[in-house]
Amino acid sequence: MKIVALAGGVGGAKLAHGLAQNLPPEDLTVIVNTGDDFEHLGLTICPDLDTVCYTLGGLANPETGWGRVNESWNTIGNIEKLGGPGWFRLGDQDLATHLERTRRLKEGQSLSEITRDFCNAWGIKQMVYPMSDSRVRTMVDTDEGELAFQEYFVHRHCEPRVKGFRFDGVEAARPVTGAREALESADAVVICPSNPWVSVDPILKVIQKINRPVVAVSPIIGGKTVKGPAAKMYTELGIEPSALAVARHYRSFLSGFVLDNVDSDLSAKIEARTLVTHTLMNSNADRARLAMDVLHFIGSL
Ligand code: FO1
Repeated sequence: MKIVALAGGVGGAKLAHGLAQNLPPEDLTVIVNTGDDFEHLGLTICPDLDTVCYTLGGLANPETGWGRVNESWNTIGNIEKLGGPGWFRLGDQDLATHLERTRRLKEGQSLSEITRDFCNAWGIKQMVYPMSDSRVRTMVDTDEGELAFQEYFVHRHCEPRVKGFRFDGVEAARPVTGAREALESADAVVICPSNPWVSVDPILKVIQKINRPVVAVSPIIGGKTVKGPAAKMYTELGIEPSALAVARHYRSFLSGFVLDNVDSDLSAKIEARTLVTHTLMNSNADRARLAMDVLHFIGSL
């Protein structure tokens, strides 16, 4: 079964890893949000792309979900000592990724080519694509003005009240050829349990139209997010955070929706076919089992 997964950061990476454990590598393509990318310390940082690749490659920090396992922090510590910005924690191993990516981008290579080479180096057999090779930057409109995404998310700990989002550059952005071809030949597209507003919407805006069955997995369980500000964003935008709100977010193109056992009472209100299952991914086994449930569900649609 050929699957295209749309993924943001940590939650998306976990389900992508679960799918990777259940599918032959050539049957899984992951298209990753790059709206969170930013320029910092002179480097191009692609947090979601790196989180997905590190997770698929078994290199991710299991505590944070982002960054590298067995990381050291000498460089960022010394940058701070010199009075430089230390709020975005770049580990020593992780820095190699940003340095080498930035060098190659400056040489004129595309982000998708660089990502493919890095995946080969890390032993990742699945295809991982940035949502576009063009620059898209998520801007968060808040009660304190418009903030660049990482400024809002990491530097300001998601504290400012959200009023809306803008994806700078999205109108001109196109999916890369390989991602478009994978979307055309997929048996289904899986929207991973990533933030609908800032992780999945930018990808959907770049892709524009999906002609294959789409199944989404709710990132909201019992009205809360496992990680990140999705629930807080729903509340601040005047929508009660719930799996139902997520299903409504995607309602115009959804074939199936996966929600957690604790939200089973919402299932009847959802306009797509639903699968109610255990969606928390606390272990590798959880990831693999949820992915298997999702694949069986797709098979039943
Ligand atoms: N998230 C944090 O909350 N604090 C950090 O210092 C931080 C550093 C970081 C470094 C590299 C990387 O690839 C990701 C990093 N993240 C950090 C995570 C990341 O910014 C967010 O989780 C995503 O952008 C949201 O999907």
